[in-house]
This record gives sequence, structure tokens and C-alpha cells, in this order.
Amino acid sequence: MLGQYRALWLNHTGDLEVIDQRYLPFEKHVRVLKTASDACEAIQDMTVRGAGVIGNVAAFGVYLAAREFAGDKQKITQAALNIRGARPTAVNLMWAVDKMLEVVKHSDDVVSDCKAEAIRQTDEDVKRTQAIGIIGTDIIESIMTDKKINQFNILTHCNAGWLAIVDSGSALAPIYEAQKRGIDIHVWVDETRPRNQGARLTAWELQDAGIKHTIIPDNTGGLLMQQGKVDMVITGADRVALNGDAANKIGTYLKALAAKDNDVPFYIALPINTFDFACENGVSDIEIEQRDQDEVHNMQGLNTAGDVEQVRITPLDSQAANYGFDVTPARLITGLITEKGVVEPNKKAIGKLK
Ligand code: RI2
Repeated sequence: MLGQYRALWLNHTGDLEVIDQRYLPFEKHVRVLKTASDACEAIQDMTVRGAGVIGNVAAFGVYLAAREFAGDKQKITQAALNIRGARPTAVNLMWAVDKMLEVVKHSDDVVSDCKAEAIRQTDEDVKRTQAIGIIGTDIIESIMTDKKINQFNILTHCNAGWLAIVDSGSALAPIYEAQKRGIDIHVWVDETRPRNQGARLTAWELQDAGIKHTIIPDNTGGLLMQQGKVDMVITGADRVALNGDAANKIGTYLKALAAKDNDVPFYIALPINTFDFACENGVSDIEIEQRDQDEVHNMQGLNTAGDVEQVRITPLDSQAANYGFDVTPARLITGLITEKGVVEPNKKAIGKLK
């Protein structure tokens, strides 16, 4: 298995190796990152993605800068700030770089201390995701008991699995834990246009783990909820504000609206470093990334000869808009599943986690 369920690792020369997620599920490529600008580019071009893994690659990127600039704190800091600006929405990126900058500031052995801190941050994520898995699965079990059902249908959007945060993901962590507990679980996988992280990455992860799943076009969830075919919606998050509003992949908000209208529990799973305690109001204050319109115009897939090919799917002269994220208001969220337990989406409860 690629990366043994980690999306990134250091190789024997101290370079960072990452699974190049742009090629999955058709091809398996590992990309080697040797410099801070390699790390920055890998975040921007979405070689790596997912809030947690973006944070980890950023942290290792600062270590790569420390190595490249032989401990020159001024140059390392400039490189770290470039990485910090690589993508605007996922707050784990800023959180990780700020921690690294603290290390840079106070260290007498910057290269080795940066390396140790990046490893520590990544290892901490493993523990966080495992706790999220256990807490989330307890919720699944209690819904199953209440509804007296033997099979659990869960809907997820985008990819918040081990490719997104090591090593069992945020939203997918309870699904992996449910499988371990022998729960009969089935996952509705939103394809997640335009980059198809659901159809390409979540489906790949679930297939690899032997978990039952069905890929659905993004607009299918409402119908399935009306028909009683969804017991819970769970997604990851890129940034959650102090008031409980949650930024996640574009389309999440519409799923939350449909869930509310159909009394389906809607949970967001996130490690505590995905909270932005300085952001009072998510809907008005979280910056939404806008990406190149070519991601909407073009799709990549296997042609009939079995080769990966990119095709244009829109009229040549049409314009497209490509907003990467939306913000789900706290009032639509049933609960925030964190490594410290289930947190109510409001300022009072979130403020206690600071
Ligand atoms: P974790 C993704 O964005 C999605 O919004 C997804 O829910 C999130 O990152 C997962 O991150 P993108 O980076 O919460 O694919 O699992 O644009 O860390």
C-alpha cells in the first residue's frame, strides 16, 4: 500500500515524499519535495490537499527551508511566509507554519529542531484522527440503537480520509472505526466537482479498505435524504470559526440544508487545530479560495485505450467560476466531532477549547 496509509513521509536522505494525489486513482506516483518552494508548489497545485496534510507538508516545508538555507533564520522565515500563503482557506496551514516559526525563532539548532517539530505535528494528527474515529463511531452506534437499524448509511462530501489527514482522516475516521467494530456500513460518496475528490480519492480509499460505497453525482443527496436512505452526513472541514460556522469543500452547505430539511444529523469532524479562534463569524469572515476556471472546463479520466486523458466538457468560449469552498452556518450543524469530544457549534462551547 502506498505510504502505508500516510500521505507523506521523510525518505532516507531527509527529503519529503508525498503521494501525488493528482494522479489517483488511475496512476500511483510519489513526488519528492526537496526545497521550501517544492512544498509550496505541491500545496498550490494540489499534489497534496486536505487541511491536515496541507498543514503537515507546510511544516516539513519549513524544515526543508532550514536545511536549504543552512539555518539562516531570515531566509527560512521568508520561505515559511511564502508557504503560509500557498492556499487561503484551510487554517491548518497557518497553524502549522506559525508553530514552526516559533521553533525557528527560539532554536539554536534550527534544522534538527524544525525536523523534530514537523514530525511531532504529523504524529499528533495520527492520535487526533484515531480519537475522532472512536468518538464518531459511538455516535453512529447510538443512532443505530435509536433507529433500531442494522445497516448504517452515511453520506460524505469531498475527501477527508487518510489522504487528507494522517492517518485515518477526519470524516472517514469513524467509517474506518465502524468497519473495525463490525458495523454494517455503506457510504454515499459525493463525486465533488470540479476536482472530484470524492469520486477519485474517497472511493479509492474505501475500495482499498473493502468498505461498501456508492459514488453519486453531487446533486443526489437531497433525494436520498427524502427517501430515508441517509442516516448521517459527515464531512471534514478546512476552517471552523468561533461561532461554529464551518468552511468545507464547495457544496457542503447545500448538503447541510437538505439534511436539516429531512432531520438527518449533519456532523463535521475536525481536529482542534482546524478551529480558527480568531475568526468570530465564519460566513462573513472566512476567505474562500477561487481556483482556475480550467478545473471546471476540463475533466481527466481513462480513455477507452486505458490511458489517462484530459477532455474539455464545456463550450470553448464560456466562462466558469470555481469557488473552492463554502461555509455552512452553525445552525445547520448537529455537532463538531473533535479529538476532545463532540462540541456544540457555538462560541461558548468552542471558546472552551482554546
Ligand atoms: P481534513 C478538502 O479541501 C475538503 O474541503 C475536505 O473536506 C478537506 O479538505 C479535508 O481536510 P481540498 O484541500 O479535514 O481538497 O480531512 O480543496 O483535514
